[in-house]
Amino acid sequence: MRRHVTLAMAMAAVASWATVVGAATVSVYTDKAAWEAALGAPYLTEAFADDVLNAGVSFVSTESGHINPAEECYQDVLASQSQNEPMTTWSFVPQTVAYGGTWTLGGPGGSGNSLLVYIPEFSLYVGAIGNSYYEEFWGLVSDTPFTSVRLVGGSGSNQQNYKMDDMVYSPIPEPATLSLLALGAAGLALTRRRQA
Ligand SMILES: [Ca+2]
Ligand SMILES: [Ca+2]
Repeated sequence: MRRHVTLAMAMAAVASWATVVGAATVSVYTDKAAWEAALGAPYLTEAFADDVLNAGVSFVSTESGHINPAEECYQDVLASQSQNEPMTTWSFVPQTVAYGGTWTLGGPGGSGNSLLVYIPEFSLYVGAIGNSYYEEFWGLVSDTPFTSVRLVGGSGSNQQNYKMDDMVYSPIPEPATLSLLALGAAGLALTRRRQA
């Protein structure tokens, strides 16, 4: 499934002749292979195997969002009729052109809540991760780099948890290590061809 969200970002004109209108196009993918193909660039994965995040990755949670060491994932509550307003903002330095993860919303018995995804600097609501997700991929690719993604628990009558694992993102510019990995892979392929 693929969907476009286009946002026109009108920038303040400093003079009548200098009106600049930019546009960010963000596409949503529910299939990881399609996401990878659309991205067409190296990406990094935070698998939450420990409580140390990849360099340049950080989050702020308004509620109880945390890395679950036993299940090696990130988890937070979804909204409910209680006073909770769960929200997690993930930030990336350097900026990224893609974001995604493997999501589980609710367990057996189901969840009444979805999870809403925003790119705050574009003032853009990207879409909702459905309440039936169970270890399924949901991700986005943007033609314009961004520095943060905000996850907001959709409303519902019962408090629920969600889990996110294998969070993926694609730093721009590509870190040297990614380039070296790409070079290493190319070198390995070359070596294998020579050995063949
Ligand atoms: Ca994991
Ligand atoms: Ca880690």
